[in-house]
Amino acid sequence: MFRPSLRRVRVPALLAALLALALTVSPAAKAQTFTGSVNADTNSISASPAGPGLTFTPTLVDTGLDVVAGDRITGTATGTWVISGNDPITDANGQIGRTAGPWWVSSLLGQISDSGPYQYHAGGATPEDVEARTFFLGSSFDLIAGSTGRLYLAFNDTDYGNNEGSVNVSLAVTSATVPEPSAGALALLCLLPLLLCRAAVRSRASSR
Ligand SMILES: [Ca+2]
Repeated sequence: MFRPSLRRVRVPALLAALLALALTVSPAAKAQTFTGSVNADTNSISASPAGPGLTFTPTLVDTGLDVVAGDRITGTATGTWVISGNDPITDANGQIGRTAGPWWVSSLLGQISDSGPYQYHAGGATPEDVEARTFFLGSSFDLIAGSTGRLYLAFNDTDYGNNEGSVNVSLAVTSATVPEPSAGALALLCLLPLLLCRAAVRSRASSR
């Protein structure tokens, strides 16, 4: 009975099959993207009014992106804004050296929450509720998500109704999960024994 020997397998054919497998088993990770505006007044992290007569309550920007802890978040924010008429206008990095909560005043913040957005002075949220989910982004950012949930954006201030300006944000969330083998890779895995067998047969025949 004929039994193909691996020693007779044509090495180039085997290497080509393995190379094709390597190329198809590791597709590039896909990114979710968001582009939109964050307004200093309507997207303030604080729902405390700066004065009477305000007819709206701010809320955070819902990016529509659900992130998983370990995902990479990258992006930029362009534009300027200010927390009141008596304060300096800044970009999304805010007033460096002056804080509101743990972050610079007038800075762009991100928040990851699996139970809706959290703001100071809104919905019974405590400062700890807000700060456990929120982080600094600024005008250019590249960070790893520390938790899982919906990604929100906000302007950092202590009150709303006297703020002006907005920034345009463009960001991407890249998954940290290991991609599954593609259909092509799985098909090649199934064909590999057949390819090895055929190569061995041909090698044996040519050596006679
Ligand atoms: Ca303000």
